[in-house]
Amino acid sequence: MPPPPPPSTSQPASQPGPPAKVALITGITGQDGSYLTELLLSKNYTVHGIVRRASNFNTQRLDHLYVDPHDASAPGRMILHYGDVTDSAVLERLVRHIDPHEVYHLAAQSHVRVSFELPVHTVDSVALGTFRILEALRSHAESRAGAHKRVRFYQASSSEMFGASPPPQSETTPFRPRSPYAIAKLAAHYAAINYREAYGMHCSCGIHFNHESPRRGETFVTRKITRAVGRIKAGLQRTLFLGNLDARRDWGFAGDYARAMWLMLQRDTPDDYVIATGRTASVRDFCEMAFARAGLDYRDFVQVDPRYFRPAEVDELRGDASKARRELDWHPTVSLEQLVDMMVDADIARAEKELAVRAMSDGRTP
Ligand code: NAP
Ligand code: F7E
Repeated sequence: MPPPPPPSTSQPASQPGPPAKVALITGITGQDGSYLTELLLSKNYTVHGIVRRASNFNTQRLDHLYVDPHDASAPGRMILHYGDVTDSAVLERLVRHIDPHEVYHLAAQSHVRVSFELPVHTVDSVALGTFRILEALRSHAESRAGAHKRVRFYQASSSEMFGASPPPQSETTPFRPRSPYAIAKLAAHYAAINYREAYGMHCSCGIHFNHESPRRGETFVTRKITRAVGRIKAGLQRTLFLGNLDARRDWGFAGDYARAMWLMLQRDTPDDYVIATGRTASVRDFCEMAFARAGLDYRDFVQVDPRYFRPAEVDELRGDASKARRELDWHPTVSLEQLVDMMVDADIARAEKELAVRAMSDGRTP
């Protein structure tokens, strides 16, 4: 794997002349940030991303997009900056310096179970973080005093906001949040709407249902399952401990959801959209499909550990994305079966690699 790009490193554009648009992404190192960056680079954007300082590299999901600054034939541009959504000063400085056309606000403590352990931190990054970036944009717009410079803002809202409201959930379904994460997202969601109504800012919210991929964080349930399938198949793990197997989610492919973000910001009128597949399945169903892909029976390997239960659960999510289909012409392109196969195959390949590395370090031929 090539070395991760150092923050604040830029790469030259492939074609002469300025690229079409400049985007700023908070949360660029996350699952969605990586798919969105790929999409925007393919459209010849210059992409600026905010990266948190960490003691280890945290840009692995972007490694394949890194381009040596000396390579003049490289496509697109990706420029990374140190920053944090808990730090207003750096957000204001970056917005002023970058002067973006589009801002995709994805940064968040995004784990629902963890939000019960870290409620104050979650509210700080998710809710206050959104106010901080919106304030930075408002000040910037005022200092520019030009409507044509109006930046377009995307807010990563979540189906968790629906919480206890029964399915199907659409833009008109009442919100009944069930976790500190969902409450923080609801505040962020209404902040974006409020800045749209109060200041005329171009803010759109994507109410995204669960979306997954081989790049999904390892502690979210789908990736936890597919990673375990790969490791069990390779003989590296024996048992998979999970929490509530009866919870039902509407799982789609993250690449499709990144495309929806971009489509929202291409519309002249900002609005809010549910993005979902319309199909729901249980965690148990997901286990059954994922283990079957590897020729295994999940009942031989999965055990329930109450440690993974949540203090309050969201029982069932199933989104109605008809508004997005109608107005954005957005459709999911990957079925649940294809998603499971894609994730399991990637994790089987990873586990085989891990096995080979272990064998080599033990002095054995893989
Ligand atoms: P993710 O993989 O957890 O990525 C979160 C990103 O936010 C990472 O880049 C993370 O940086 C960054 N971040 C966290 N705290 C930060 C802080 N204080 N300052 C700056 N950056 C910070 O999440 P995702 O799945 O890509 O989701 C993207 C967004 O969509 C999130 O806001 C999430 O809540 C929302 N969302 C996700 C889903 C879904 O199913 N994936 C559904 C609805 C909404 P590190 O890499 O350094 O940790
Ligand atoms: O849990 C159950 C768990 O952590 C899904 C985030 O991207 O999507 C995500 O939030 C379900 C829950 O995702 C385990 O109780 C069982 O019912 O994969 P998850 P989430 O909580 O739905 C929304 C839309 C977001 O916005 C969030 O940012 O699976 N479950 N056993 C488990 N979950 C986990 N994590 N681990 C288990 O062992």
